[in-house]
Amino acid sequence: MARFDQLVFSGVQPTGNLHLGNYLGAIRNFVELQKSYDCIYCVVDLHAITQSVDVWGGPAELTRATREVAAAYIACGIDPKKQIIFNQSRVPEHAELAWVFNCVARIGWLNRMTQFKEKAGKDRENASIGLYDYPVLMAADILVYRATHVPVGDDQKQHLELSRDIAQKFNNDFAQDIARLGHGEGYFPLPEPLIQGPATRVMSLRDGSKKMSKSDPSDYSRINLSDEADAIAQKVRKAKTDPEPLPSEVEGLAGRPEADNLVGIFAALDGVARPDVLKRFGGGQFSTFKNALVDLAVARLGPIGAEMKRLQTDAAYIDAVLKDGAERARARATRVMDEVKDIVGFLR
Ligand code: AQP
Repeated sequence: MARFDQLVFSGVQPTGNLHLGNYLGAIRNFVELQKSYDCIYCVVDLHAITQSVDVWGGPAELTRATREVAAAYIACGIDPKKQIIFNQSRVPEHAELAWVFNCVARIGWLNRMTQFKEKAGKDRENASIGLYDYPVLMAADILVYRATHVPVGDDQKQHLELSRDIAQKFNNDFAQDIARLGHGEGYFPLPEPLIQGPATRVMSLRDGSKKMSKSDPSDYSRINLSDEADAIAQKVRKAKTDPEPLPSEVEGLAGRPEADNLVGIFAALDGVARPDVLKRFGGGQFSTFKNALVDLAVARLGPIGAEMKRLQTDAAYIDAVLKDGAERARARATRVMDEVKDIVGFLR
């Protein structure tokens, strides 16, 4: 296998309300990783339009949400000068490589993707081809930079495995050509998922069996990064719990998904482990714990929300960051795409 420079790539869809799950499962880790890696963080607008237009909200909403995700990246601490922040549709090589990968990936692989089944629901015949093909475009997003590490929430694990399968099959299918062109034994790295922290799957505040999600119709199911302190307090206080007090040991959270979720959120926001939270609050009333969680969430998220709002009043700045990032991203992506064309045999 060829040696690859370590590079982090990840993305967030501009589809509505960025929430605590996106922050704890993904964006917070993006910020941490920039200390040790070169990073490319994308606002994946091509993915956003895979659902029906009433889900992503139409052109004006897509533009607003694209700027909001970029503002969140910067407000959370990603440095747009050192790292690359851009929106996906500005770098056409993502879609171009996705086509090549469409011809590498197998229908049977895509048929196993659980996210498609969840998002398409019962009306599968009516889902867009883009939604079905989403994981192939995601593989292209990562591999068009030959990225080696991908920080994501737990829900993206299966898609990452598919990216690895696609990279492996491309390397096998074109092994002779890859070697002939001097790329060693494999052209694409097998990207590694980085699923980190105590909150890799934050659940809905209304239903501990459902993932916290931007598209949940109930705003009480999630804490948005843009929520004011009052809204955060109301949502945490109304969050579903059960009648038992918090246990003192982690084992006592088994079969109590809502309690487990709130403890996980507290641990992640406070930078401690679940047992530390239970040591402090175990045996006590939920209301005491919830009040402490409100204070913690407001202290951690308040400054991010305020900075996002400030940045969003300066659309020209955000647009300049995205444009500059896209130019730097594209310079890398065209190099890879040219090599892919040579490997596959496309004249250029
Ligand atoms: N509940 C979650 N807990 C932990 N991580 C999460 N992520 C999403 N939800 C949770 C992670 O956030 C990153 C960006 O997600 P996305 O915008 O690309 O799409 P998604 O996973 O489909 O997010 P949503 O919020 O659930 O949107 P909808 O409602 O449109 O489906 C990813 O790394 C994801 O793992």
